[in-house]
Amino acid sequence: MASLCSRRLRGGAATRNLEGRTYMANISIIGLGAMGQALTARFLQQGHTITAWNRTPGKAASLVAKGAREVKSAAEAIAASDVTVMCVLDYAASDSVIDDAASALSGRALVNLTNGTPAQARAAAEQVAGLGAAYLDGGIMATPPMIGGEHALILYSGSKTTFDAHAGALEGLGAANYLGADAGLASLHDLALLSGMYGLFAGFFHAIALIDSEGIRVGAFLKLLSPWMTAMMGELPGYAEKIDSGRHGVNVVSNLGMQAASLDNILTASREQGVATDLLDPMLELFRERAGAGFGDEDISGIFELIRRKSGKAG
Ligand code: FVH
Repeated sequence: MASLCSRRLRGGAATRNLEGRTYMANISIIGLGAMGQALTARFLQQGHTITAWNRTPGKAASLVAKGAREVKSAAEAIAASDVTVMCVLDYAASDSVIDDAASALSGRALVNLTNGTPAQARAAAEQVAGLGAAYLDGGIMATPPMIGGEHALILYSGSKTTFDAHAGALEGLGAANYLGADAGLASLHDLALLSGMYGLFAGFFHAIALIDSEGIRVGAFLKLLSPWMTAMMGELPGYAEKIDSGRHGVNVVSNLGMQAASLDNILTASREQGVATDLLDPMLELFRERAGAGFGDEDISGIFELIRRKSGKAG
C-alpha cells in the first residue's frame, strides 16, 4: 500500500522548507516546452536561482529576462545545481538526456516530471541510481497555466530523501503528494487519474454528438449535463466499496441487466440519429458479457472483474 504524504507550504516571493524556514534553492531545469516554461517561471517567481537548458536554443529568452541563466548542454545544467527538474516530451527524450548527461549526474538529484509509464519510470530510476544520482519521478496533474495555483497537484515517487530535501521548492509548483519509494507509483497514479478524465471526456463527447444531431447548441445542453455528471460522481464511493469487498450484489438499486438494456437504447438511438457509437460500444459489450455470465442482478461495478489484471484478459 502506497504511503500518502501531501503538503502545501506557501510563501510570498520565497517558499519555506519543512521546518518552516525561508528556502531558496539552486535549481536546474531541462526542457522549456509549455510545461517547462511554466515550472521555470514559477520557480523564478518564488525566488529560486535557475539554470535552464532546452534542446532547441532560443526558448529561454523571456525566462532569462526574469533572471534565469541559460546553458548550452544538459550536462552543464545538471552540474550547476544539486537538483535538476526535467520535463520533456516523453521518456525517449528524457532517456536520451540522461544518456547524454550521464557523466554529470553523480552526486546530484534528478526530478523527472516527464509523462510516461511505471515501467519507464522504474527503468530510469535504476539507470540514474547506477550513475550515482538520486531519482524522484513525478506526474503533473495540471496544465501549464495552473502551475503555482490552488488546483495544481504533482504526484511524486522514488527518492524520499530528494522529496524531503526539495519539498520547499516543489510545493511552490502545486500541492506535492509523495506516494512511496517505488519510482513507478507516481506514473501509475497519474495515468489512472488521466484514465478517469478521458472516460469523462468520452461520455461528454458522445452526449453532445447526440444533442448536436438535432441542431441543439452544446452550450445550452451543458446546463443540464454538468449537474447530472456531478450528481453521478456521488455513485463512485458505492462502486469503490463493492469493488474493494468483491460484493457487487449488495445494495443494488440499478442492476446491470437493466443498465445493459438502457445502454443498448442509447446506442440504438445514436445510430438512428447518425451518431457513431465507437466510444460506448465496448462498455455495452462488457455489460452483456457480465450479465450473460449470470450477474445481471448485481451492480455494474461487476464489470471491473472483467477488466482487472487477474481477469486474465489483459496481454
Ligand atoms: N502541457 C500540458 O498540458 C501537460 C500537463 C501535464 C504534464 N504534461 C507532460 O509534461 C511534459 C512536457 O509537456 P509540454 O507541454 O512542455 O510539451 P511541449 O511543449 O511539446 O515541449 C516538449 C519539450 O520536450 C523537449 N524535447 C522533445 N524531445 C526531446 C529530446 N529528444 N531531447 C531533449 N528534449 C526534447 C522539447 O524540446 P524542443 O523541441 O524545444 O527542442 C520541449 O522542450 C510531457 O511529458 C507532457 O505529457 C504536460
